[in-house]
Amino acid sequence: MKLGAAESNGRLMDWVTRTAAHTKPAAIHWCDGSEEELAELQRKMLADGTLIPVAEPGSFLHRSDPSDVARTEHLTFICSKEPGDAGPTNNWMSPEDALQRVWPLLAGSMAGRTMYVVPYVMGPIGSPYARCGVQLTDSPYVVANLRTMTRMGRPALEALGTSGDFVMGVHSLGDLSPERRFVAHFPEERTIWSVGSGYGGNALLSKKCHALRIASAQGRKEGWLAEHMAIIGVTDPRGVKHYVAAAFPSACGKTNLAMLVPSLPGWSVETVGDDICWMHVGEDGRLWAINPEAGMFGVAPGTSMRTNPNAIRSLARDVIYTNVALRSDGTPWWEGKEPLGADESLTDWRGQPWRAGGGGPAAHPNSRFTVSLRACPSAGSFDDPRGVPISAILFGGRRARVAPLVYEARGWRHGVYVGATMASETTAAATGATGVVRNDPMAMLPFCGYNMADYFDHWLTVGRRLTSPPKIFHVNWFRQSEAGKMLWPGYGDNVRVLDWILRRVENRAKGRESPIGILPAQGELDVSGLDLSEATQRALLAIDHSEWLEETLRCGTFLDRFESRLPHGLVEEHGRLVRALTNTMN
Ligand code: SAT
Ligand code: MN
Repeated sequence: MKLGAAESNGRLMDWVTRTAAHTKPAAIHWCDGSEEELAELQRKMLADGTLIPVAEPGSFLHRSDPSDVARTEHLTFICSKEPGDAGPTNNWMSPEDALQRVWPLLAGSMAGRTMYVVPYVMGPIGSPYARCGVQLTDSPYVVANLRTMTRMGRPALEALGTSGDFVMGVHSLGDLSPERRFVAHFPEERTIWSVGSGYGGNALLSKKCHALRIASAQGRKEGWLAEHMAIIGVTDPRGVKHYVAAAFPSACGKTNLAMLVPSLPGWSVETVGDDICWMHVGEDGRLWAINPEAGMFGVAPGTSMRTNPNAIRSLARDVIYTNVALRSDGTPWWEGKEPLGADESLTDWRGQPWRAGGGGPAAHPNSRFTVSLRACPSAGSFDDPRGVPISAILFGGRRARVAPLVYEARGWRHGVYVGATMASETTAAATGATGVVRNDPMAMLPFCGYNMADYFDHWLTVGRRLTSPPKIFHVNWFRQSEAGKMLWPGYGDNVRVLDWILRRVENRAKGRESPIGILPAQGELDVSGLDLSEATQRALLAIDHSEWLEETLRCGTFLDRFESRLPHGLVEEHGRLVRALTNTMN
């Protein structure tokens, strides 16, 4: 394509030339984002088997290497000059070591392949909050995904112009070997090097690498927040609308919340974003949020007309599926989508014949769909350059025990403590054991590009600038009975919790005080029409003080890892909670 002003963008041109000299691609292609370009990419990928046709218009399946199906957190590094700037929860590598260990893996890594230059904008084009990036990649699958996930191509190159202010990402599939796989971030240079993986957050550098790790560090310098949050607009039966941002770890229901179809009459939910949220302090003293992305990279398993009808409707056409199964009629399938015919045989995510009961799932548990937000029937406001004002922030995890369905923090500082001490059971979104409870502050544990103690401090600082701060809540849709049964129906019924939250925001619900925060008072949660016994309702909101004390002391051990860098305000909140629990042991 014609490069226009970018031709005289020295930083961009130098870097593309230098990277090509090192990675030695057979050709360089500047992506314009056009339909023709996409059709050509698809044609090539169909020819070499990177894409497999799916019997739905414009949709394809990609099967990734079976050793490359999730983010690899142990191979993800923050390469700040000082180890203390990466902090105890990140893997740190010095920039010099990265130059010796990672850069050589890129030498000649694109030989025989095309290097695609993908300019992209994170956020609505023209928004003061939007930021530019350019990814160099030898994976056409990554290009096709970026085309859906970001505003990429010609408009992005025009937005960038001659500015040197953009995030530089180099990505190469290399030989896909886990031994030679690294995702290295240089927050000080706003640069990313990723080699050896073609999967999701390891390879679509705009997403976790740029919009969270690099952006979180940039946001700290510039006074804003880059968060792992869905953004929704919730309208109640009176027609009053509030925007809510919700941080849950990967594969814990952000996409389902983002597209929630309320079970209560008169309510509606609009989807602004399902994964990432950038928040700025507005001139009005409120917190304003944009979704930097333009598409969704959602978890397929468990997505059905019952659990998330808007997601299913979004998938009618133009979808890139990754690691799902195929039915014999060529349509995609995953666990929980729809029942199979008796004795029906499928092709599993590896391309092998599969039969029900035949061991292992047909779709990989972390299989995904990539689709434009525009395809989502509930999408709204995601293109508004001003963003949306946030009334409530939700922190939440997947907790079988301990955490009640919902509680409210007493104010911003306590809310930051609640976010900093949240924990969740691990999921298939990252390699490693699943179902293990780990602390995952603000759902950012794998995604914070700097020392998390400084990140908590940044949250406290942002809070001091807000004259109308959002209220902060903790939610847990996943609490179970002793017998292991889910206590809460979840999905569309989560609107009942949003109802209480928004009544608290508007001071229309009294709530009741407890050592951990404010809980719904008796009868305040609308459970009309639900088959929930009194005992179940009590169990959902129960707090066992000795169990909580144990949990709090465990969180204390986690916070101790930050040593003297931990903000004093959080130390105070922690002490206050321990005292409150000890004094009221039930
Ligand atoms: O693989 S991704 O990081 O893009 C998805 C996720 O883990 O949240
Ligand atoms: Mn995510």
